[in-house]
Amino acid sequence: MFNRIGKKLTEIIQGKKIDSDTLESIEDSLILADIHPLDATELSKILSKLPVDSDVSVIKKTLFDTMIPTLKKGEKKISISAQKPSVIFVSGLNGAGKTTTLYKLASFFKKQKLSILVAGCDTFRAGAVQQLRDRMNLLLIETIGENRKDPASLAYKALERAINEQYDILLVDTAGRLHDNENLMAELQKIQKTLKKFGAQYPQESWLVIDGNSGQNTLSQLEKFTQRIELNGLIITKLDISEKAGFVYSLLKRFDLPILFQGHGEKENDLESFNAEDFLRNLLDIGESK
Ligand SMILES: Nc1nc2c(ncn2[C@@H]2O[C@H](COP(=O)(O)OP(=O)(O)O)[C@@H](O)[C@H]2O)c(=O)[nH]1
Ligand SMILES: [Mg+2]
Repeated sequence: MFNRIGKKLTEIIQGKKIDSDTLESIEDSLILADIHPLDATELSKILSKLPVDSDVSVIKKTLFDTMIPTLKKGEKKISISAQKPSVIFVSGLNGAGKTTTLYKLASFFKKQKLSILVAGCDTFRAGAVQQLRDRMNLLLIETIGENRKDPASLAYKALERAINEQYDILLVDTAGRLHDNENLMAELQKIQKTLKKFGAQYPQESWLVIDGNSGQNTLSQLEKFTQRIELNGLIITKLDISEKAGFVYSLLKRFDLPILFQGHGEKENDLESFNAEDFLRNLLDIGESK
């Protein structure tokens, strides 16, 4: 779990005065949890104004109150456009959790009785389309896609069908390539451009899937993606195993994008909407009554 900061703070502060040494240790623990160093310094400055005999609960409450407005900015309930089909396009680095997240999303929408078609546009990695299809088969949802086919023409075919057959939702999976970003970006651009042949509104949703373990790297990753493709939301995965979730605070300070969902496991139902308060309580290890 990602409550490392909270546990660490308790260790650091127990019985100690909030002097410059303690503040330095606090700042280090924030950086260790992948809060950006500049943000950690800023938070530590705020803590330095507290009385020196403040206990850990005061420290945590001060951090909570300071950080919560930024995290709240990231909250947004998903609303699917009335116009059919809604195209949801996901992108992100290799292994971020795109395919798993699409499976969870498909299940989420299916429970709302929405009809779903899936385009497997990760035709690059051998077995990727099959991995997606196997998952969607469990939900009795059809996946269009074939290994080594051109992803943009696959996306075209899928959207054409989704329009003709009046599907509510088209989910588009894409390839992630860690060492080959330029190609990936060009390919993502091409798929988005191809979808727009059916209307400028497509894809209505374009979400970057971010591995909750990727920490500070996410900031530069996000910068690259926003420069090249249209994005209107984020999904953070693997929060069940991340110890670096502090980056979410730094990310929301710098980017004006909502977090539509968070993933906390590999199973169908391990997906929930992002709740700033729960997130921060978990990060700082604060119980219900803060
Ligand atoms: N613990 C955990 N594992 C996840 C989560 N989401 C995805 N994974 C795992 O991360 C790995 C990569 O996921 P995948 O969906 O194939 O990533 P993709 O390359 O972006 O499509 C797989 O082993 C998934 O089971 C999550 O929320 N929690
Ligand atoms: Mg995949």
